[in-house]
Amino acid sequence: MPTVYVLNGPNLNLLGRREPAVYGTATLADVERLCADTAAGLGHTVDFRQSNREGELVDWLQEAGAATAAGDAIGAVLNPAAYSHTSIALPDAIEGAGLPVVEVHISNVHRREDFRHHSHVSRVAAGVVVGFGVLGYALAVRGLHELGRHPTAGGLFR
Ligand code: CA2
Repeated sequence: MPTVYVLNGPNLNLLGRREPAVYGTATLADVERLCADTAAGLGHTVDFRQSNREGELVDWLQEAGAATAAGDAIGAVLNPAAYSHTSIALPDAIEGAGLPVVEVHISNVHRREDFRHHSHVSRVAAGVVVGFGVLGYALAVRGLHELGRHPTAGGLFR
C-alpha cells in the first residue's frame, strides 16, 4: 500500500491542549487517527510525524520525495505551522524533491494576523486547505489521492 506522509511543524504537538478557540480540541493523536482512517479507505497507509525543527522537516520532505519517486508513496500532506510564513528551506526541499504536497492549515489564516496571510510553501504546493479545522487533514489526504488518480487535472506547479 502506498504511503501518504503527513508532516506537522512546530508547536502542533500542543494541539488540543492550548488555544481551543483557534485550533479546536482534537489532539495530534486524534488527527493521526483521522488521517490513518481516511487513507485506509483509499488504499493507503500513513506515516505521521511532527517536529519542532525546520531541518528535520527538510529531511522528511526529502525522504518523502525519494519514496514517492520510488513509487512507495503518493506525496505529503504538510502543515508547516509558523514555518509557512518564514521558511525558504521548506519550499526549496519540496521543489528539489519534486514532491506533490498538499498544505494544510487548521485555522483560516486569512482571518488572522497579516503575517499569517502569506505562506512560502503555497507557491510550491499542489493545493492548499485552509480553515476547516482538523477535518482539513482528511480533505488533504483525499485531495492527494485524487491528484494521483487524475494526474492532468491539477494545477501547473504540482
Ligand atoms: O492553522 C494552522 O494550522 C497553522 O499552521 C498553525 C500554526 C500557525 O503558526 C499558522 O499560522 C497556522 C501554529 C501551530 C501551533 O499550534 C498550536 C496548537 C495548540 C496550541 C498552541 C499552538
